[in-house]
Parts: sequence; C-alpha cells; structure tokens
Amino acid sequence: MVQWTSEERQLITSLWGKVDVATVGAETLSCLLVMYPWTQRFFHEFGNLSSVTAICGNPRVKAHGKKVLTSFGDAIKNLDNVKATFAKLSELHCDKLHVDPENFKLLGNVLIIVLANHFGKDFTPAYHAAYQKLVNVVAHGLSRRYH
Ligand code: HNI
Repeated sequence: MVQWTSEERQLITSLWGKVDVATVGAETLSCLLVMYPWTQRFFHEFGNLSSVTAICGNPRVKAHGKKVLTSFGDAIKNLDNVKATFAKLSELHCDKLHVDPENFKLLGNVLIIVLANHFGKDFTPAYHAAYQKLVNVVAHGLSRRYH
C-alpha cells in the first residue's frame, strides 16, 4: 500500500484547496486531446474536436474535464484508500470504455503541467513531487481492473 508522509498530505490538500476544478479540469482534458490526438477516439460523441479552438471551446469537453478532476478530488479525500475509491471507475474504464491505461498516465502528466501553469513559481518542486506521486497512484488505482 502507498504510504504518504504528513508533508505530502499537506502539500496535496493545501494546493487542491486553491484549484478551480472546472477551469483546471477543462484545460487538462482539452490539453490531453490536443497533445495526444489518439485520445479523441473515446470522445467522438462529444461533437466537434476538429481543431484546438474547437476542442478548447467544446462544452462537453469542459463538463467532462470537470468530472474527471472532481474524481481526483475524491482520491485526495481518500488518500489511504485510492484503490477502493476507484474500483468502480476502473471497471468502467476497462470493461466498458476499453481505455488503454497508458492514457491515465498521460492525463496525470498533463494535469501537472496545467497546475504548474496556473500556480507558476508557487508550484515548487515539493508540490511537483507530491502531485507526481498522486497522479501515479490515481493511474494505478484506475488500472487495477486491467491487472
Ligand atoms: Ni475517464 C468517464 C474519471 C481518465 C475516458 N472518467 C469518466 C467518469 C469519471 C472519469 C469520473 C464518469 C463516470 C460516470 O459517468 O460514472 N477518467 C477519470 C479519471 C481519470 C480518467 C479520474 C484519470 C486519469 N478517462 C480517462 C482517460 C480517458 C478517459 C485518459 C481516455 C483517453 N472517461 C473516459 C470516457 C468516459 C469517462 C470515454 C465516458 C464519457 C461519457 O460521458 O460518455
């Protein structure tokens, strides 16, 4: 099981309190779809994804990005229990959506870039390291069903 130091917990929860889930969620998912275009194939029913402008302005991308980021918030509330928290979501992504788990890592890394962009110099290496660990744990939790 993953162990968290009290410093890591503090870094993660304090920064998360300042995150605008709707904005950061929308930017993260848009950025994923732009940078890794093969991820678009899961979202065809979201409508127009034909350009960067279309992706970033797509209301369904925004709404879904917020949903995904809210889920990261659930992980943060349950740091000692991420696997159980994501059990159902792991089943959904594996059994129904057939998302290659490699994409969970990509999304986590994009989230870190978006956070670094929002917080600038306040996103110190200590925050970066704590968040890198978090996104790894989330990706791992979501991948459990695949193992
Ligand atoms: Ni993901 C649905 C959380 C990564 C493709 N996803 C969800 C839902 C949540 C969620 C929450 C909504 C479930 C529900 O309606 O019950 N997804 C997460 C999290 C990550 C993630 C926390 C973090 C790494 N999902 C990804 C990735 C892809 C992805 C990387 C594809 C590249 N997810 C989907 C698709 C859906 C989805 C597709 C269904 C969307 C819809 O509304 O039809």
